[in-house]
Amino acid sequence: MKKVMHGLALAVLPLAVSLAWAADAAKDHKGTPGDQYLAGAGSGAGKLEMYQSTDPNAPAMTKAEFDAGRQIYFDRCAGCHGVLRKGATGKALLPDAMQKLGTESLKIFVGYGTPGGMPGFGTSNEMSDKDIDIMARYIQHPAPTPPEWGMKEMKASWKVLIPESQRPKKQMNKLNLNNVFSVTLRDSGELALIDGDSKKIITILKTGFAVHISRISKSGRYLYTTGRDGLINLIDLWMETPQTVATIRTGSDARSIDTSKYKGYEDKIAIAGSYWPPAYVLMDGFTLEPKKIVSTRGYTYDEQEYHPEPRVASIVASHYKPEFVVNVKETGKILLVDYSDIKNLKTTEIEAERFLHDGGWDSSKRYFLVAANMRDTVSVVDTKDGKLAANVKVGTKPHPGRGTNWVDGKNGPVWATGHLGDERIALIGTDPKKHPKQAWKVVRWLKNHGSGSLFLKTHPKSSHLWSDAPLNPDLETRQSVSVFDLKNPDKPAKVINIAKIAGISEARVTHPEYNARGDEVWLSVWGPKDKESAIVVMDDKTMKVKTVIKDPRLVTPTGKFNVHNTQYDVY
Ligand code: DHE
Repeated sequence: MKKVMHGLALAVLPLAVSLAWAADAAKDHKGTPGDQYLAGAGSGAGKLEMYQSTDPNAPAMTKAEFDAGRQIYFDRCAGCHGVLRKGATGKALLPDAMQKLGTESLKIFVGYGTPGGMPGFGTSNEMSDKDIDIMARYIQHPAPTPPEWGMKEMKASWKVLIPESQRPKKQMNKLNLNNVFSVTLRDSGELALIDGDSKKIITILKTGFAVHISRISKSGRYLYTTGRDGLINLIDLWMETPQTVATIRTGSDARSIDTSKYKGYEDKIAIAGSYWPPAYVLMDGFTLEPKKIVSTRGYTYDEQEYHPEPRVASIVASHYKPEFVVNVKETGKILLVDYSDIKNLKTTEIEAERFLHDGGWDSSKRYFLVAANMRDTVSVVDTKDGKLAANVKVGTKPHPGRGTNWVDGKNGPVWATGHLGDERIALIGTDPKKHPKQAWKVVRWLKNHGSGSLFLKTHPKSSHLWSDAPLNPDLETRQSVSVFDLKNPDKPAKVINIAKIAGISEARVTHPEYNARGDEVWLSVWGPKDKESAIVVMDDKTMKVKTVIKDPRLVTPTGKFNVHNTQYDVY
């Protein structure tokens, strides 16, 4: 039955069927890490003041219940169903359809989840019975809209803590900055800067809510990070102890940040993308002063239907032109934003594929490959010619992170992605000049130790590929990594349980990241917020453990960004 129900819209299910579906789903959704991922980590928009609905057809709610429902919705549901509940990767949850289903039926969906991938918030103990009852009533009301966030709000939130004139003129610490790692401490809203040579924590810095990624300026001096609440931190790595020198809130729900890398513009311009409001903002790279906000609301590339909240997913700075590559999720457009003249902003709008998410450069850094995960596609944009090079069909729900590059013995240069929805790794040929037959085709599949993969990595100095599977429902699988010998790609991968090495049982393992020399691989052992986590450093060549970094301050480590590799886009 599961298979039959999978594609059906929530709104058309009769109660008896929906009860059976939800009960069936309960068996599959017992609070796996995958559930948490699909549900998202919340946006911060729940804390904002919004109106309370008075729809007479929706069940009654007190103001306190409605406010609680709004908070839970933005924390747990908006990532998939959209801020306006018009659907994104998850289904639309609009009042008419929800009222038809009714409170009791909706309680079962929220509590037990669905086979389509929605987590069971009751079975995972993430919501109490009271929360589930509130949510079931809340989604029958019209969706409240979080406030817009314009220049006035951005400027009011902007703080320069240490002006440029008071910053050091040279590096004031003795750190080997090249080999510093910026580590996301997701659930404490902090970053750990770790010295890659000594493996010691240099400092812990407060950041935004459920902080997400770090990016490094072209010079390697400045580190930028964004919280999911849109709080950006600009960190100066030259200070005696690196610290935040400026902050700004660019929206209430955000995921991406980068800075200008083109010759003549090094470090000068920063860009941040938001899920809400759907927009990107260009800022002064040294102070975060906001300069220009551009909305991404508009029409889908294919059906040309208006979309009210096309979220900004990954952003990268072009090496070929003074441009940012901005990937707009719901409309499926890749924007090449020319930052050389912000007052007369020129943008090339490329039709790619819907649900663009994460991606990275090929080894020549001319082509950017981005996963359209709900379309099982990788879109390739040529940043030299400013055109779509190809849409490549891959496996189910590709999730590359930034992907990774090497030269395959048979097929020449390749870029690879793992998948959320199947256990394969797709290798795409990336050299249209010398290997035209292989270019923009899947030239080889590797077999990961399971589905639910998020990240994979090799390094120009290595012949190993490390791939995770943190969202796999099986504990052993999500705690392990596959290590492939790229000189013998047909040989099955060696599977190593990294959590076991760290002596931690309740955790998943994610995000392989190399050190600057390319001879160590760092892996996050990502435990629950109130339990132990660790970072395991493996010797790339021998595949043996070198160090286990444990510290009570390492709360939920996830992404790790080596300064040198991030600065030069080495992956
Ligand atoms: Fe991420 C990158 C969005 C959940 C860890 N994540 C990205 C990017 C986007 C994105 C758009 C690309 C940014 C760029 O390159 O500019 N992530 C989302 C979501 O919408 C999603 C699915 C749900 C949510 O509500 O946020 C989500 N992400 C997660 C997690 O749960 C992860 C695993 C743990 C965490 O720390 O939150 C996670 N995402 C990461 C990491 C990267 C990332 C580590 C950067 C990978 C890299 O190597 O560059």
